[in-house]
Amino acid sequence: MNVHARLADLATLGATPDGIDRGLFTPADGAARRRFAGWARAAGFAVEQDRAGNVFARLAGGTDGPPILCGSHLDTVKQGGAYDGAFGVVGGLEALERLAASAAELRRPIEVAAWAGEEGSRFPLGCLGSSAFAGLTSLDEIEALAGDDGEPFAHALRGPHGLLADVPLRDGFPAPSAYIELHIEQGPLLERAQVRLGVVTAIAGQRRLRVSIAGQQGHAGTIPMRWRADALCAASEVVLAVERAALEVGESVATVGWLEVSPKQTNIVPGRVELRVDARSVDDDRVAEIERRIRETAGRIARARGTPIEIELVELRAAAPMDDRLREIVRAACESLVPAVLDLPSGAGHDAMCLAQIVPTAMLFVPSIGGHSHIALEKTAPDDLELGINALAAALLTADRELPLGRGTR
Ligand code: HGY
Ligand code: MN
Ligand code: MN
Repeated sequence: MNVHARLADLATLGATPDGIDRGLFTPADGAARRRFAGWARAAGFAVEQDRAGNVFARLAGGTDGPPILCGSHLDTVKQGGAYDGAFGVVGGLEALERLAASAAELRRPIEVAAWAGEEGSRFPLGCLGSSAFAGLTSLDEIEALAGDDGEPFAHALRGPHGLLADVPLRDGFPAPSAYIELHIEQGPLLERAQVRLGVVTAIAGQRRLRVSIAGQQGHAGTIPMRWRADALCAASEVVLAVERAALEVGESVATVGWLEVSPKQTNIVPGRVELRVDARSVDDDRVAEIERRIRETAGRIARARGTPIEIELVELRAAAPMDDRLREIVRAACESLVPAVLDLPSGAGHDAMCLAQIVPTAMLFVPSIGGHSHIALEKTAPDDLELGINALAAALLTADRELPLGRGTR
C-alpha cells in the first residue's frame, strides 16, 4: 500500500460532508493510529507507544541508541483536510520503507512518530503528545484536561480509542538525536514561487486567549438601547480590536475562530459571550504586544459598555527557530532533487515546535494547492508528495551519517 492509498484510507476515518473530523482518541483517531501501527508492523518495523498516546515505528540501525526521528500527527481539526499531519506520518513511514528496501547502512535507528493530539481540536492544548514528549507539559497537567465533550483525557487515553491494545508501552519519553518533520505548507508561498520543496526557517510562536464577556441578559423588545449591556456588541468590538492589533503590530496574524453566545435566542439581549483568540508571529515580542493591546482595548470596552471582560492566556508557544545544521542537511537533500528550494517561515504550528525545544529540529514542506488547508479542499499533487518523501529519506540518511550518535543537543 503506497502513500497515496494510505492517505485515501485515512481520509475515510472521520469523513463528514464538510471535511474530516478526527479528534484525539475519538473512534476515527483510534482507527487511524491502529492503521499506522498495522502498516508499520507489516513493513517489519517495531512499534511502541508512550503514556501520552504517541505511537512510534522503528527501523533498526547499527546501534540501539536514540533514533533520528521524523513524523507528524494523525488527528485533524474539525472540517479538516486529508494531508495536514497525515502526510508527515505516512510519508515518514514510506521514507523508512524506502530506506529499509535500499538496505542503506544506518548507524542508528530511524523512527517515525504519530504524535497525539497536535491540533488541540478535542482537548484544549495543541501539540499535546509532543509537548509531553519534550517535557514541556507534565503528564499530570495533560491527564487533568477534559475534552470539549467533557471526557477527561485520562479516561479517553485508557478507553477503547486511546492506547493501542497490542502495542508495547515504553517508559518515559526518550529524546532522539534529531527530528525532521515533513508537512504540507498549508499556505500559498511555494505555489506562488513555483517551487516544489520548502525548508522552514522558524515556526511562528503563538498565544491562545480565552475571553469571557458578561453582559445583561434581557428582553429584546423592552430594554431601551441606551440601557443595554449587550455582551455580543461588546464582543464584536473585541473581535475587531484583535484584527486591528495584528494589522498595527505587523508581521503577525490574529484570529477569532471560535465564539459562543448565550442564550443565543433571537428575542433575548445576549448576556454572555465566550471567544478564543489565536495570535502568532515568528517574533515573540509582536505576539506579546498583540496580547497587550487586546487587554488594553478590552478594558476600555468593558468600562464603556458595562460588560466585564475576563481574559485568560490558555496557551503560549515560543517561536521555534529551526536548527541551522539540520536545515542545511534538509536543504542539501532537497537541492539534490529539484533546481530551486525556498526557505520560508511556518505560520502554522507543528509538533516540531516542541521537539525544537529539546533536540536539533528541521521541517520540510511540500506545496498546498491554492494554499488551502484546514478545509476539505486541502490537497497536494501526488508528484509533490513523492518528492517530499524522497527528500525526507535523503535527509534522514545524511543526518544519520553526519550527526553524532546519542541524544541530540540543541
Ligand atoms: O494551528 C495550527 O497551526 C496547527 O494546525 N495546529
Ligand atoms: Mn493543522
Ligand atoms: Mn499539522
